[in-house]
Order: sequence, then C-alpha cells, then structure tokens
Amino acid sequence: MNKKIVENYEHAKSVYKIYGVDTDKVLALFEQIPVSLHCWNGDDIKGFEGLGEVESQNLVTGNYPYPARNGDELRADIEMAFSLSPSRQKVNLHSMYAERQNPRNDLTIEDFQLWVDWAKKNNYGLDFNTSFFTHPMMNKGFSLASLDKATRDYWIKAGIDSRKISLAIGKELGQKCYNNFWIPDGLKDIPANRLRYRELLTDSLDQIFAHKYTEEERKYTADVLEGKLFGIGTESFVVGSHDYYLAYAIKNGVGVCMDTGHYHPTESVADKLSAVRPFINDLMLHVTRSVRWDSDHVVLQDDELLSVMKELKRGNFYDKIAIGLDFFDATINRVAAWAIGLRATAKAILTSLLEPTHLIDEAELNGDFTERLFLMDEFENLPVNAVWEYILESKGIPIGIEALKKVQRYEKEELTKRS
Ligand code: RNT
Ligand code: ZN
Repeated sequence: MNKKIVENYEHAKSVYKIYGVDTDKVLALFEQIPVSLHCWNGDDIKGFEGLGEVESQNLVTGNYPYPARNGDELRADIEMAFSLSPSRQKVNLHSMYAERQNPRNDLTIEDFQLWVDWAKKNNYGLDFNTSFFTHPMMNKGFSLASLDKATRDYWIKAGIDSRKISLAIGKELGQKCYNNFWIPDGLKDIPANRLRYRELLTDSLDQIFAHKYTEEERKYTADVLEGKLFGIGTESFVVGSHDYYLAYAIKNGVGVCMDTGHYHPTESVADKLSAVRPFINDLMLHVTRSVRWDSDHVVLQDDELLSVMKELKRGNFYDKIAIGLDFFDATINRVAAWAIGLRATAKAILTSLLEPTHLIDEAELNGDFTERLFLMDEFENLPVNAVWEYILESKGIPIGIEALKKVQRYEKEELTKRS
C-alpha cells in the first residue's frame, strides 16, 4: 500500500475519532451497501432487439461513438466501469436487453441466462425492468393505460412475465431483485378525462399484481412503481404520476421507485423518504441529476445527491431503501459516465456514513439549533477524501485521474474496434 495514503488515513481516523466516529466500522458498513448500475447508459437505451427506427420514449442526446452493440460488449463495458468503483455491485437490466429473439411479452429467465451467469460469476446482484417503450406495440406512446385493449393486454403479459423473471433471478442469485415499472403513457396536451386513463392503468396493474408474493418470495423480489411529473411529449399529463403510484402502492402492498429527476425542481426527494418508507415495504431510488428538467445528466456530488445520502444515513435507511442509478449521456465516453456517477454516488454514501450525525442529533434534542447549524456546516469539511483514497488503494482501484486514464486506454484499445 502507498505509504502516504495509509498515513493520511491514519490521520483522518484520528480526526473522526475526536467526533466519535469509528472509520473502520464505517468501512465495513460501506462494503454492504449496493449500488445498482443501469445497463441502459451503455447503448443509449436501444436494446438488442434490432427494432431499427421505432420511436423511442426516452430522449438521449449526443453521438459519441462506440455504444455497446450486444451483450458481450455491454458486459465488458460494465465490468470496466465497476473496476473503478469500490461499492457493492448490482446491475439494473431492462427487458430489451434479452439475448434471445423472443417477443418482448414472451420472455423468461432463460432469455437473460447469459446475464445471470455473468452476475453469478462476478458476484454482482441484478435488478430488472420491463421496457414499456421503444417498441411497435407502443400505441401513440401508450402501453398499460392505452385505450386499446389489445395494446394493454400485450403489455400486461409483459408485466406478469417480468415478475416471474425477477423472482427467478433473485432466487438464482440469492438476493432481492427489484422489478421496476415505469411507463411513458401520457399526453402532450390537456386530456378531456384524466380519470379514464388512470382507471385503465389500475385495471392493468391489478392484473399484473394479481399474484401476491409469499413471505419466502419476498426475500428475492419486490415490485416498485416509478412515477413521473412530465416527459418530452407528455408535458400536460402523465398517467403514472407520483401521487397515483404512491396511492396505488400503499393500497396494494407494492413498492415505489423515486427518480430524483421526476419531481418539481424544488421538491426534495430526501424529504420524501421518511414520509413514505414507513408505509411501504419496498423503496428504490433512481439517482440522477436533472439540469432544469428531467435531463438525466451524469450524477455528481451535488447538494441533491448529498442530501439524499445523508437522509439515508440519518434515517437509518441504508438497508431499507435500494439505490439505483439512472442517467445517460451520449456526448461523452459512456464507460467514463458510469464511472463518474458510480464514484460520485459511492463518495456521497461514504460522506454520509462518516458524518458525526449523533452530534448534530444531540444538539437538536438539546434544543440548541445554533450548535446544530454550526456542526452541519463544520462537518462538510472532514477528511472524507483520505478515507476514500484508502478504500480505493486497498481494493487496487485507480485513484484520481488514473481512473479516467484507465477508461481512456480502454477506449483506445477496445472501444475503437467497434467503429
Ligand atoms: C424514465 C425513467 C426510467 C427510464 C429507464 C430506462 O423517465 O426514469 O427509469 O430512465 O427505465
Ligand atoms: Zn428512472
């Protein structure tokens, strides 16, 4: 180990000790917190079905070369990104990344066997999503809430199958596979009747969730519903809004997924966690960075990210709320984008774990809000980075710009072969 890094860590350890934080315990805790990497940044959410020019309901901009074109390339890219992150690893799959050419609504775990074998081999967890978008069976941008029954039925079947796939994956890997539902259904302009679409969605979801998981099955899978405020092309009305899914989830015993880009710009997802988690069993986050709108920029250590992670720490939520990433940027190297987002998330998690939260809390309980505020700001500058570099060094992960250089070498030696 690099001597300077070890010395810096020892110093940081003594600083944290003054505030009653045991850095070695923090390191052990950090190891246990999984971050689920969204596979779809690797190919701009195109999938492997060769659907050609079918309309997409996700807006990805940029034309950086070398997107992954098949499972082997996508897996290699993900491995490269993971080699730059110290977090426990999960991969978030979408059904459009099946590697057998079965219809989107006729898939089983066998269509994802290469992913499952790979995850097993590398000790990664997996999460799952049905891709209710970018497909000929999308009907004017609608799936589960379409006015057309045949359209709804097609996607209901896909939803039912996704639960079987997710459960099977969870069992294979011996850990919970979150199954996320996001549908783009909505309207550009003001609907004449909002309730009609929401009733159709309720009927579709009721059919999908007709099977209630047993206690045993719940160890291996959970369904989460991802609401959204608006999308490009659905500015006036999104059927699956946050309120809709929250209400549906509470009534029906399913979970929710909160995407940090899916709310009004001044709403705080950090504030929502303690409001919602006590009333639902499963909560997943899609961590993203929105610039003015749901732009899905690469995650950085900004105030939003830190406030979410601090809330997970302060509310003791790290084993109760799952962290997934969700961003895509086709203007920069996609592997580097993943690495930047993974590292920023990991550092924000570490920052939160190292925070002497108990002292802030003590000040609050003593009614000393002056001290609470003082400490909050004071703790912004504790030596997190010394601990961070120690973690990277002890796992053999490149530190600082060396991480980017590794991606640059990968681009030169491997990615360029794709052109
Ligand atoms: C879209 C949602 C959704 C997707 C992925 C591809 O606004 O955030 O999570 O990004 O499922
Ligand atoms: Zn999302």
